Amino acid sequence: MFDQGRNRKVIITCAPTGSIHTPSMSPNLPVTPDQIAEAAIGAAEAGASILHLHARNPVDGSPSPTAEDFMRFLPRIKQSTDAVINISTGGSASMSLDQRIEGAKAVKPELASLNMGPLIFDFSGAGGRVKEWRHPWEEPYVTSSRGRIMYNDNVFIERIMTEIGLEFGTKFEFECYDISHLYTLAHFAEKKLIEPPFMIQGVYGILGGMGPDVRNLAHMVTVADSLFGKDYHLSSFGAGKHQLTFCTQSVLLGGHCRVGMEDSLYIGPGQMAVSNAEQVSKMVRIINELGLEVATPTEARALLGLKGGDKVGF
Ligand code: KMH
Ligand code: ZN
Repeated sequence: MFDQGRNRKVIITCAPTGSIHTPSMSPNLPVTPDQIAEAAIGAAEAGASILHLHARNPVDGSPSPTAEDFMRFLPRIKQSTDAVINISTGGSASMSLDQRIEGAKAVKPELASLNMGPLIFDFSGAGGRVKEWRHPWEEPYVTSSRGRIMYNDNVFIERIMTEIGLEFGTKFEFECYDISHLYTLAHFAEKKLIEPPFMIQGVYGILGGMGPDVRNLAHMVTVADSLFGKDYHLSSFGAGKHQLTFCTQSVLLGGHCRVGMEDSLYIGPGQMAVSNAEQVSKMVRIINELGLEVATPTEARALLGLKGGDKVGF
């Protein structure tokens, strides 16, 4: 159930790099291990208590699933911040299922993302403003997303819950791009493969998922309340120019929010963000203006029932 109390703490997740945007889309997108580490640390210093991380190939900045590439920046982030590390199991729709879970299985994080259903994952529109591509992989990768499905069936979802959740005590950021994904989550809750509280991440504005209409967010709350009662925390984000609208609406409705250059390269209309920390800072200001406080990593751990930063494998 959404907590609209004035004393509640709002968790900001930052996803600094992801696998949608490519180096040619913004000079400020972190792509090298040093850049990803600096962006993550800067976001944590600005107020993010959770860092949702993807890895990239250090040579050309293409999405990478390997544990080796995650380990190029994870120890450094851990040394510099107490923020919760969340490892993506979505990776990129161009990776195999085994590849997508390689990083999380190797590093046993406190949190991992878990995508709750298959999805057309079309971000080909993000290439529209690029004048010159820096690397040969980028343009085909972006344009071919129009013909890709991010594959998540119940066998794969169950595998992640078992091989990562039950095995390592990792909890999940359940990525829900559709109301139907909440029902899939309820199915697994009933099977007792996962324990509450559930962190539900509502995603809006990806072509293939729910559109960027805030009434969809209101309906997510209604359905999540009916399925999970008090046993969940809702966080939300909107892709591209919709980022802050959905973050703010989520906070107003009693939830949490996610920012980061994984899903938006912007800080305002037509204005590129200079850093992930800039997006986090803007959200901190909005939350404070609403009379609310941002959760520290310790508070986020308590809210979500996480195992602790000393119990990870890196
Ligand atoms: N960038 C989001 C729309 C994951 O990493 O598991 C998708 C995402 C998936 O964050
Ligand atoms: Zn992600």
